[in-house]
Amino acid sequence: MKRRNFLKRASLSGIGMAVGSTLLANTSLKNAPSINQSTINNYENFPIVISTWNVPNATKKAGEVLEQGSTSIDAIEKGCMVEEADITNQSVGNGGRPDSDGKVTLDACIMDKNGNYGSVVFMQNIVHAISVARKVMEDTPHVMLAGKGAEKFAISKGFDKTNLLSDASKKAWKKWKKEAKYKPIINIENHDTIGMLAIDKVGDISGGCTTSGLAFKMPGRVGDSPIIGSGLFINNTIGGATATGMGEEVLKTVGSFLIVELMRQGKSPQQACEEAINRIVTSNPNYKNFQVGYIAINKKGETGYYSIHEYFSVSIYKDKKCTNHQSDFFNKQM
Ligand code: SD4
Repeated sequence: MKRRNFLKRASLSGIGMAVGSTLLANTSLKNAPSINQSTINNYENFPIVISTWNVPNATKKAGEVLEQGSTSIDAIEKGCMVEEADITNQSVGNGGRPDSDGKVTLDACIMDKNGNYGSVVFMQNIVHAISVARKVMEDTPHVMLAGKGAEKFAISKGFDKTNLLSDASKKAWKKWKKEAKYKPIINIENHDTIGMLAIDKVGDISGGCTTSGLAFKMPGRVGDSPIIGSGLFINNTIGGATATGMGEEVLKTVGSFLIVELMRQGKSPQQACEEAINRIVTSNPNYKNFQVGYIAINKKGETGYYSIHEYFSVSIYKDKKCTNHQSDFFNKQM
C-alpha cells in the first residue's frame, strides 16, 4: 500500500500511528477504545485491577489473567469466580448468607468495554452467578434474567445445581431467626460483596459485581449489585465504578453511573467517589446506620475509593503486585 493511502486509512479509522502494531493486532476497529494521548502514555502501567474489600486472591487472579494477555472481561469473570467459590466468604456465591427463609439468592452483573451488560437477580442453586451474567450478556438478546428463569438458563448452559447454604451460614441464620427481628441494616465492619474493575493491556475496561446481598433479607429483595448504573457502570472512553454496602442507598442515587459521569466532567476517580458518597449522606440523615463504599478507575488507570464509614478496604493489582488499602471515609466523628 502506498504510504499516502496507509496514512489516510489510519486517520479514517481514528487510530494514530503512534498506537503501534500491538494494539492494532489486538483490537478490532469496531471495538477500538477511544484513544487519546494520555491513555497511550499509560499503556505501560496496565494491566490494573481494583476490587472492593480485601480480596487479594480474586484480585491477583484477575491480574494474572491480564498479564497473560487476556481481555478485561475474562479477568473480571475469573477474578470474581474466586470469591464465589470461597465458602468462607459469606457475602458471595457458595456459602453466602441466606434470606429470611433460609434460601441463598444471588445477584450479579458484568459489563464489557463495548457497553454490553448482563445480569442475574434472585438466582438460586448456581455458584458462579458472574459467569451466568456473562452468558446472559453474550448468548441472549436480553440483559437481565431473574429467579427460576435465570436458574433454568444456567442449567441449560451446563452449570451445575448446588446447595449454596453452608453450615456456617445455616448456623448464623438459625441464630438470627431466634431474635426474628427484621432490621435490614448492613453491618459496617464485615461484608464483602465483590465489585471489580479491570483495565487490560490494551487499555480496555470491564467490570463485575457479585453478591448474596443483604444477610437475612426479605425473600425476593434485590439490591444494587446486579443493576446497571447502580452496582456497576462502565464507559470504556471514561472509566468504571462499582459499589458495595447498603444497596437501597446506591440504587436511590444511581451511584456507579453518577461516578462515571462525574469523571466525564473532569473529576478524578477519588473526587467522583467522594461526591457520590456525599450525595447519599446529604440526602439521608440515617447514614450513620449503614455503610456504602465505592471504587472507581479512569481511562488513565487512576483509581479512587471512598466510603461512608471506617473499615472499607480495597485490593489493587498493579505493577504485578497485589496490595490491600484502607479507604478514607466520610463519617470521622462516629
Ligand atoms: C446489596 N450491595 O445487596 C449489596 C450488599 C453488599 O457487601 O454490598 N454487601 O445491597
